[in-house]
Amino acid sequence: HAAEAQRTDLMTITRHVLNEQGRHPESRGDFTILLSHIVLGCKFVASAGEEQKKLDVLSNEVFVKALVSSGRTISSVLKLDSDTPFLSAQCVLVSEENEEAIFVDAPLRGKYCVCFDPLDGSSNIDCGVSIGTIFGIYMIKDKDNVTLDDVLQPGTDMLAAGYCMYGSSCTLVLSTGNGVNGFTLDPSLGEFILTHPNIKIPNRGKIYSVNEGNAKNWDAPTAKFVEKCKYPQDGSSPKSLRYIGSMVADVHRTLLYGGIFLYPADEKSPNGKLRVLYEVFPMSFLMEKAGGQAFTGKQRALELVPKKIHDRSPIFLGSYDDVEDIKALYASESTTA
Ligand code: P6P
Repeated sequence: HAAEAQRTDLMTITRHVLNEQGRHPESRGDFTILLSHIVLGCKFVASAGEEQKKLDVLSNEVFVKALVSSGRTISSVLKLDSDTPFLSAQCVLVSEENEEAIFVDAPLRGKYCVCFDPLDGSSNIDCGVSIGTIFGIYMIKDKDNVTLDDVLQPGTDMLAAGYCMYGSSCTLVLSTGNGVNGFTLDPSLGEFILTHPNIKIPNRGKIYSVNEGNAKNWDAPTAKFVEKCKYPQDGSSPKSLRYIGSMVADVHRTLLYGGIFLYPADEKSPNGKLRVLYEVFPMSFLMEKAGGQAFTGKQRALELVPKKIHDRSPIFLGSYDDVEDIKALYASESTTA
Protein backbone atom coordinates (compact mmCIF):
# COMPACT_ATOMS: atom_id res chain seq x y z
CA HIS A 1 0.00 0.00 0.00
CA ALA A 2 2.87 2.33 0.83
CA ALA A 3 4.29 1.96 -2.69
CA GLU A 4 0.83 2.56 -4.19
CA ALA A 5 0.29 5.58 -1.92
CA GLN A 6 3.73 6.94 -2.85
CA ARG A 7 3.05 6.38 -6.54
CA THR A 8 -0.11 8.47 -6.42
CA ASP A 9 1.41 11.15 -4.21
CA LEU A 10 3.09 12.95 -7.12
CA MET A 11 5.79 15.41 -6.07
CA THR A 12 5.81 17.61 -9.17
CA ILE A 13 8.25 20.51 -9.55
CA THR A 14 5.35 22.95 -9.15
CA ARG A 15 4.30 21.36 -5.85
CA HIS A 16 7.95 21.27 -4.72
CA VAL A 17 8.42 24.98 -5.47
CA LEU A 18 5.14 25.81 -3.70
CA ASN A 19 6.45 23.94 -0.64
CA GLU A 20 9.65 26.00 -0.89
CA GLN A 21 7.53 29.18 -1.20
CA GLY A 22 5.95 28.22 2.11
CA ARG A 23 9.37 28.92 3.68
CA HIS A 24 8.93 32.58 2.62
CA PRO A 25 5.61 33.71 4.13
CA GLU A 26 6.13 37.19 2.67
CA SER A 27 6.23 35.74 -0.84
CA ARG A 28 3.31 36.58 -3.11
CA GLY A 29 3.96 33.59 -5.36
CA ASP A 30 5.72 35.65 -8.07
CA PHE A 31 8.75 33.39 -7.92
CA THR A 32 6.59 30.30 -8.28
CA ILE A 33 4.89 31.81 -11.33
CA LEU A 34 8.26 32.74 -12.82
CA LEU A 35 9.62 29.21 -12.34
CA SER A 36 6.48 27.71 -13.84
CA HIS A 37 7.17 29.73 -17.02
CA ILE A 38 10.77 28.53 -17.14
CA VAL A 39 9.49 24.96 -16.73
CA LEU A 40 7.06 25.60 -19.60
CA GLY A 41 9.98 26.65 -21.81
CA CYS A 42 11.86 23.48 -20.87
CA LYS A 43 8.84 21.30 -21.70
CA PHE A 44 8.56 23.04 -25.07
CA VAL A 45 12.20 22.45 -25.96
CA ALA A 46 11.97 18.83 -24.80
CA SER A 47 9.02 18.32 -27.14
CA ALA A 48 10.40 20.38 -30.06
CA GLY A 49 12.94 17.84 -31.27
CA GLU A 50 11.24 17.31 -34.65
CA GLU A 51 10.77 21.04 -35.36
CA GLN A 52 12.01 22.29 -38.72
CA LYS A 53 13.37 25.61 -37.43
CA LYS A 54 16.79 25.38 -35.80
CA LEU A 55 16.14 24.25 -32.22
CA ASP A 56 18.45 26.87 -30.73
CA VAL A 57 16.59 29.70 -32.47
CA LEU A 58 13.24 28.26 -31.47
CA SER A 59 14.29 27.83 -27.84
CA ASN A 60 15.49 31.46 -27.68
CA GLU A 61 12.08 32.62 -28.81
CA VAL A 62 10.07 30.37 -26.54
CA PHE A 63 12.02 31.29 -23.40
CA VAL A 64 11.93 35.02 -24.07
CA LYS A 65 8.18 34.96 -24.70
CA ALA A 66 7.48 32.65 -21.75
CA LEU A 67 9.51 34.88 -19.43
CA VAL A 68 8.05 38.15 -20.67
CA SER A 69 4.49 36.77 -20.55
CA SER A 70 5.05 35.59 -16.98
CA GLY A 71 4.92 39.24 -16.00
CA ARG A 72 7.51 38.48 -13.34
CA THR A 73 10.74 39.36 -15.07
CA ILE A 74 12.40 42.61 -15.76
CA SER A 75 15.28 41.60 -17.98
CA SER A 76 16.83 38.50 -19.25
CA VAL A 77 20.31 38.04 -20.59
CA LEU A 78 20.34 35.65 -23.46
CA LYS A 79 23.28 34.06 -25.23
CA LEU A 80 22.18 34.64 -28.79
CA ASP A 81 24.02 33.76 -31.92
CA SER A 82 24.43 36.52 -34.45
CA ASP A 83 21.88 34.94 -36.79
CA THR A 84 19.10 34.89 -34.19
CA PRO A 85 16.25 36.95 -35.68
CA PHE A 86 15.05 39.96 -33.71
CA LEU A 87 11.84 39.12 -31.91
CA SER A 88 8.79 41.35 -31.60
CA ALA A 89 9.12 45.05 -30.92
CA GLN A 90 8.11 44.17 -27.35
CA CYS A 91 11.74 43.96 -26.25
CA VAL A 92 15.26 44.85 -27.27
CA LEU A 93 17.22 41.65 -27.77
CA VAL A 94 20.57 40.74 -26.40
CA SER A 95 23.03 39.94 -29.12
CA GLU A 96 26.62 38.87 -28.56
CA GLU A 97 27.53 41.87 -30.77
CA ASN A 98 25.69 44.74 -29.15
CA GLU A 99 25.85 43.79 -25.46
CA GLU A 100 22.26 44.85 -24.65
CA ALA A 101 20.08 43.10 -22.03
CA ILE A 102 16.37 42.61 -22.71
CA PHE A 103 14.17 45.10 -20.85
CA VAL A 104 10.55 44.07 -20.62
CA ASP A 105 7.81 46.69 -21.30
CA ALA A 106 6.62 48.33 -18.08
CA PRO A 107 3.13 46.71 -17.82
CA LEU A 108 4.71 43.23 -17.76
CA ARG A 109 7.54 44.14 -15.43
CA GLY A 110 8.18 41.96 -12.41
CA LYS A 111 10.95 41.89 -9.84
CA TYR A 112 13.25 39.14 -11.09
CA CYS A 113 16.08 39.08 -13.58
CA VAL A 114 16.72 35.79 -15.36
CA CYS A 115 20.08 35.11 -16.95
CA PHE A 116 19.99 32.07 -19.15
CA ASP A 117 21.39 30.15 -22.05
CA PRO A 118 18.36 28.67 -23.79
CA LEU A 119 20.24 25.87 -25.47
CA ASP A 120 23.80 25.36 -24.28
CA GLY A 121 25.86 22.96 -26.34
CA SER A 122 23.57 23.37 -29.34
CA SER A 123 26.43 22.50 -31.71
CA ASN A 124 25.88 18.93 -30.46
CA ILE A 125 22.22 18.72 -31.56
CA ASP A 126 22.84 16.98 -34.89
CA CYS A 127 24.85 14.16 -33.35
CA GLY A 128 22.34 13.48 -30.56
CA VAL A 129 24.57 14.46 -27.62
CA SER A 130 22.66 15.81 -24.61
CA ILE A 131 22.23 19.60 -24.57
CA GLY A 132 20.54 21.88 -22.11
CA THR A 133 19.04 25.11 -20.83
CA ILE A 134 20.91 26.84 -18.01
CA PHE A 135 19.39 29.66 -15.92
CA GLY A 136 20.06 31.84 -12.90
CA ILE A 137 17.60 34.16 -11.15
CA TYR A 138 18.31 37.47 -9.39
CA MET A 139 16.07 39.96 -7.61
CA ILE A 140 16.01 43.39 -9.24
CA LYS A 141 17.07 46.16 -6.87
CA ASP A 142 14.70 48.95 -8.01
CA LYS A 143 11.88 47.95 -10.36
CA ASP A 144 11.26 51.53 -11.47
CA ASN A 145 14.89 52.27 -12.20
CA VAL A 146 16.24 49.20 -13.95
CA THR A 147 19.80 49.36 -15.22
CA LEU A 148 22.39 46.87 -16.35
CA ASP A 149 23.73 46.95 -12.80
CA ASP A 150 20.72 44.78 -11.87
CA VAL A 151 22.23 42.07 -14.04
CA LEU A 152 25.90 42.65 -13.24
CA GLN A 153 25.63 41.20 -9.73
CA PRO A 154 27.95 38.65 -8.12
CA GLY A 155 26.75 35.05 -8.18
CA THR A 156 26.37 35.22 -4.38
CA ASP A 157 23.27 37.40 -5.01
CA MET A 158 21.61 34.66 -7.06
CA LEU A 159 18.30 33.49 -5.58
CA ALA A 160 17.96 30.33 -7.64
CA ALA A 161 19.65 28.46 -10.46
CA GLY A 162 19.12 25.35 -12.48
CA TYR A 163 19.50 23.50 -15.74
CA CYS A 164 17.34 21.27 -17.89
CA MET A 165 19.16 18.51 -19.75
CA TYR A 166 17.58 17.18 -22.96
CA GLY A 167 18.99 13.69 -23.41
CA SER A 168 17.75 10.11 -23.20
CA SER A 169 15.38 11.59 -20.58
CA CYS A 170 14.59 15.21 -19.76
CA THR A 171 16.00 16.12 -16.35
CA LEU A 172 15.60 19.47 -14.60
CA VAL A 173 17.98 20.17 -11.69
CA LEU A 174 17.06 23.15 -9.50
CA SER A 175 18.11 24.92 -6.35
CA THR A 176 16.08 27.76 -4.84
CA GLY A 177 18.77 28.17 -2.19
CA ASN A 178 17.82 25.26 0.04
CA GLY A 179 19.54 22.16 -1.38
CA VAL A 180 19.48 20.77 -4.92
CA ASN A 181 16.70 18.63 -6.35
CA GLY A 182 16.36 16.74 -9.65
CA PHE A 183 13.11 16.24 -11.56
CA THR A 184 12.48 13.97 -14.53
CA LEU A 185 9.87 14.80 -17.16
CA ASP A 186 7.13 12.18 -17.31
CA PRO A 187 5.91 12.66 -20.90
CA SER A 188 2.65 10.83 -20.19
CA LEU A 189 1.81 13.37 -17.47
CA GLY A 190 3.65 16.34 -18.99
CA GLU A 191 5.01 16.94 -15.50
CA PHE A 192 8.50 17.08 -13.97
CA ILE A 193 8.45 14.56 -11.10
CA LEU A 194 10.94 14.63 -8.19
CA THR A 195 13.36 11.75 -8.86
CA HIS A 196 16.60 13.00 -7.25
CA PRO A 197 15.72 14.60 -3.87
CA ASN A 198 18.41 16.56 -2.00
CA ILE A 199 21.36 15.82 -4.35
CA LYS A 200 24.77 15.88 -2.59
CA ILE A 201 27.96 15.64 -4.64
CA PRO A 202 30.55 13.12 -3.28
CA ASN A 203 33.43 14.88 -1.52
CA ARG A 204 35.91 13.34 -3.94
CA GLY A 205 35.44 11.66 -7.33
CA LYS A 206 37.31 9.37 -9.73
CA ILE A 207 36.65 11.45 -12.86
CA TYR A 208 38.22 14.58 -14.32
CA SER A 209 36.48 16.35 -17.18
CA VAL A 210 38.44 18.71 -19.45
CA ASN A 211 39.16 19.22 -23.15
CA GLU A 212 42.66 17.72 -23.30
CA GLY A 213 42.97 19.14 -26.81
CA ASN A 214 43.75 22.49 -25.18
CA ALA A 215 46.61 21.02 -23.11
CA LYS A 216 49.42 22.82 -24.94
CA ASN A 217 47.87 26.18 -23.96
CA TRP A 218 47.24 25.43 -20.25
CA ASP A 219 48.97 27.31 -17.44
CA ALA A 220 51.22 25.43 -14.99
CA PRO A 221 48.70 24.73 -12.18
CA THR A 222 46.12 23.24 -14.58
CA ALA A 223 48.80 21.22 -16.35
CA LYS A 224 50.14 19.94 -12.99
CA PHE A 225 46.62 19.07 -11.79
CA VAL A 226 45.80 17.05 -14.91
CA GLU A 227 49.21 15.36 -14.71
CA LYS A 228 48.37 14.27 -11.13
CA CYS A 229 45.00 12.91 -12.31
CA LYS A 230 46.80 10.73 -14.89
CA TYR A 231 49.97 9.85 -12.95
CA PRO A 232 49.10 10.09 -9.23
CA GLN A 233 52.18 10.33 -6.98
CA ASP A 234 50.40 9.06 -3.85
CA GLY A 235 49.87 5.49 -5.08
CA SER A 236 46.16 6.09 -5.77
CA SER A 237 44.62 4.95 -9.06
CA PRO A 238 44.59 7.35 -12.02
CA LYS A 239 41.29 9.19 -12.54
CA SER A 240 39.13 8.47 -15.58
CA LEU A 241 38.69 11.16 -18.23
CA ARG A 242 35.09 11.84 -19.24
CA TYR A 243 34.43 14.86 -21.51
CA ILE A 244 31.19 15.22 -23.45
CA GLY A 245 31.72 18.80 -24.62
CA SER A 246 28.24 19.85 -23.52
CA MET A 247 28.43 21.68 -20.20
CA VAL A 248 25.03 20.56 -18.91
CA ALA A 249 25.88 16.88 -19.54
CA ASP A 250 29.40 17.14 -18.06
CA VAL A 251 28.15 19.04 -15.01
CA HIS A 252 25.20 16.69 -14.46
CA ARG A 253 27.52 13.65 -14.44
CA THR A 254 29.90 15.47 -12.09
CA LEU A 255 27.04 16.38 -9.72
CA LEU A 256 25.77 12.78 -9.54
CA TYR A 257 29.04 10.79 -9.68
CA GLY A 258 31.52 13.30 -8.23
CA GLY A 259 34.82 14.47 -9.73
CA ILE A 260 35.84 17.76 -11.28
CA PHE A 261 34.89 19.70 -14.41
CA LEU A 262 37.45 22.18 -15.73
CA TYR A 263 37.30 24.83 -18.39
CA PRO A 264 40.57 26.65 -17.63
CA ALA A 265 41.96 29.80 -19.13
CA ASP A 266 44.59 29.27 -21.76
CA GLU A 267 46.85 31.36 -24.00
CA LYS A 268 44.11 31.50 -26.68
CA SER A 269 41.33 32.46 -24.23
CA PRO A 270 42.75 34.23 -21.16
CA ASN A 271 39.28 34.22 -19.54
CA GLY A 272 38.41 30.71 -20.57
CA LYS A 273 35.39 30.05 -22.77
CA LEU A 274 32.37 29.74 -20.49
CA ARG A 275 30.12 32.72 -19.78
CA VAL A 276 29.82 34.03 -16.22
CA LEU A 277 26.14 34.97 -16.02
CA TYR A 278 24.48 31.97 -17.62
CA GLU A 279 27.00 29.13 -17.44
CA VAL A 280 29.55 29.67 -14.64
CA PHE A 281 27.29 31.24 -11.99
CA PRO A 282 24.29 28.86 -12.22
CA MET A 283 26.51 25.76 -12.23
CA SER A 284 28.68 27.11 -9.40
CA PHE A 285 25.54 27.93 -7.36
CA LEU A 286 24.28 24.35 -7.79
CA MET A 287 27.65 22.82 -6.92
CA GLU A 288 27.89 24.82 -3.67
CA LYS A 289 24.30 24.00 -2.69
CA ALA A 290 25.11 20.30 -3.29
CA GLY A 291 28.20 20.44 -1.02
CA GLY A 292 30.80 20.96 -3.74
CA GLN A 293 32.60 24.12 -4.75
CA ALA A 294 33.57 26.27 -7.73
CA PHE A 295 36.81 28.19 -8.31
CA THR A 296 38.01 30.48 -11.10
CA GLY A 297 41.76 29.95 -10.63
CA LYS A 298 41.85 33.16 -8.60
CA GLN A 299 38.72 33.20 -6.38
CA ARG A 300 35.45 31.56 -5.38
CA ALA A 301 33.48 31.66 -8.63
CA LEU A 302 30.29 33.10 -7.11
CA GLU A 303 32.21 36.10 -5.77
CA LEU A 304 33.11 37.26 -9.27
CA VAL A 305 31.45 40.56 -10.23
CA PRO A 306 30.86 40.58 -13.99
CA LYS A 307 31.65 43.87 -15.73
CA LYS A 308 29.82 43.04 -18.96
CA ILE A 309 26.87 40.73 -19.53
CA HIS A 310 28.79 38.29 -21.74
CA ASP A 311 31.94 38.14 -19.61
CA ARG A 312 33.74 34.79 -19.54
CA SER A 313 35.64 33.12 -16.69
CA PRO A 314 37.83 30.07 -16.21
CA ILE A 315 35.99 27.54 -14.03
CA PHE A 316 36.96 24.51 -11.90
CA LEU A 317 33.89 22.99 -10.24
CA GLY A 318 32.78 19.74 -8.62
CA SER A 319 33.72 17.63 -5.59
CA TYR A 320 34.89 19.74 -2.69
CA ASP A 321 38.21 17.94 -2.11
CA ASP A 322 39.06 17.75 -5.83
CA VAL A 323 38.62 21.52 -6.20
CA GLU A 324 40.71 22.01 -3.04
CA ASP A 325 43.57 20.20 -4.81
CA ILE A 326 43.59 22.60 -7.76
CA LYS A 327 43.16 25.62 -5.46
CA ALA A 328 46.34 24.51 -3.63
CA LEU A 329 48.24 24.34 -6.94
CA TYR A 330 47.13 27.87 -7.90
CA ALA A 331 47.93 29.13 -4.40
CA SER A 332 51.46 27.67 -4.49
CA GLU A 333 52.00 29.14 -7.96
CA SER A 334 50.98 32.61 -6.77
CA THR A 335 53.37 32.38 -3.78
CA THR A 336 56.32 31.18 -5.89
CA ALA A 337 55.56 33.52 -8.81
P1 P6P B 1 35.11 22.96 -26.14
C1 P6P B 1 29.35 24.13 -25.81
O1 P6P B 1 29.72 24.79 -27.01
C2 P6P B 1 30.00 24.87 -24.65
O2 P6P B 1 29.57 26.18 -24.60
C3 P6P B 1 29.71 24.15 -23.35
O3 P6P B 1 28.46 23.55 -23.35
C4 P6P B 1 30.84 23.13 -23.27
O4 P6P B 1 31.19 22.80 -21.95
C5 P6P B 1 32.00 23.86 -23.96
O5 P6P B 1 31.41 24.83 -24.82
C6 P6P B 1 32.84 22.91 -24.79
O6 P6P B 1 33.91 23.68 -25.32
O7 P6P B 1 36.09 24.09 -26.41
O8 P6P B 1 35.71 21.92 -25.24
O9 P6P B 1 34.49 22.37 -27.37
